[in-house]
Amino acid sequence: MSVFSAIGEDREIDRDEFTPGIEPQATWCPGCGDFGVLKALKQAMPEVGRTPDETLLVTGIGCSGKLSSYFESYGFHSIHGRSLPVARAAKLANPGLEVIAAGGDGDGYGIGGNHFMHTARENHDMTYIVFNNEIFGLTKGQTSPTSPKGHKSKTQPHGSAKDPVRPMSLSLASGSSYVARTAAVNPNQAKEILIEAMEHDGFAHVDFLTQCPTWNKDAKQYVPYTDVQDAEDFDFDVTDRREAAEAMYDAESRLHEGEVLTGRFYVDSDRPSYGAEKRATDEMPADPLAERYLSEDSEWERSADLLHHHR
Ligand SMILES: Cc1ncc(C[n+]2csc(CCOP(=O)(O)OP(=O)(O)O)c2C)c(N)n1
Ligand code: SF4
Ligand SMILES: [Mg+2]
Repeated sequence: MSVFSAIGEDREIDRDEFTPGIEPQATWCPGCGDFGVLKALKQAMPEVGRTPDETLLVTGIGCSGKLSSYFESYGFHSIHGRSLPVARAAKLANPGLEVIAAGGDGDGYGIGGNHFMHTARENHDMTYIVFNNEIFGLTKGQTSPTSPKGHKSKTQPHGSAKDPVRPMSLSLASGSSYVARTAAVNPNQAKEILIEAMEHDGFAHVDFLTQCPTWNKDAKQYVPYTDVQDAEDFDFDVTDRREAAEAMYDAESRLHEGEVLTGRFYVDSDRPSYGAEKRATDEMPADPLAERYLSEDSEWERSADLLHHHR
């Protein structure tokens, strides 16, 4: 039986399957928003219909990066800012996998910003969750790319002089085909957004507002949110690029004025993913490359064998 036979299994899935058998004690601080991401993700999985065996969670480095330790699935705790290249390779080698990449605002919008831009542009089919707590949590509260202007920290004691990154606007301009914002204080919406993002065929980016009570008590992540899909004065078409861009810009500006707007901001269901494009032009086989690699019958040359030839 193939190691890939779990994919496509048709049975009831329970959220508890995503809790590791020997449950590690989460080292997140009490009240940390990261617990909300874990909970929403566990609740979303059964509705997406994926088992732990069909799922890969790749994380970066940070408090957020620990997510893969507390979630039962295939996991890869990668290096700082590099979750996306790992996730892309895995998805291309084994397209049947549900691939989720996750990391912090420093990880994804700072050191990994280049990978974010190009993974979005290429529309790789995966879900990318960015825990946005507007600081570097793990390394004790330094200013991050999403810290608001004037934010004081140990690295910017007189207040940050920089304008923050606009994550959703950057995402849209780079080419993401699904862009949403949700918040850990809003677990029901978060679950729905994660389901949509996983079911979306293409690069789905979720800017997930997470509170850090230890290093960023002043952040707006605690403020009650407004859902843009329900807000009366916020009427726009999520499939229209220009309208989405305007709505995002507005939401990003209002965040630091104390108003938290969440929901889906952009959805393009027509654009084929990178993998689909490659398969359509016969540049990639329909069967998983990873399966060939593990097969003893495959005549595919392994790079390690090539290395021996050239010695
Ligand atoms: C190449 C590299 N540079 C710096 C670090 C140190 N470092 C670890 S986590 C981190 C930032 C974490 O912030 P963020 O990505 O926002 O995650 P959070 O802890 O807030 O969830 C930094 C700078 C590292 N591990 N590797
Ligand atoms: S330092 Fe902040 S982000 Fe990290 S676990 Fe504690 S509360 Fe969460
Ligand atoms: Mg952070």
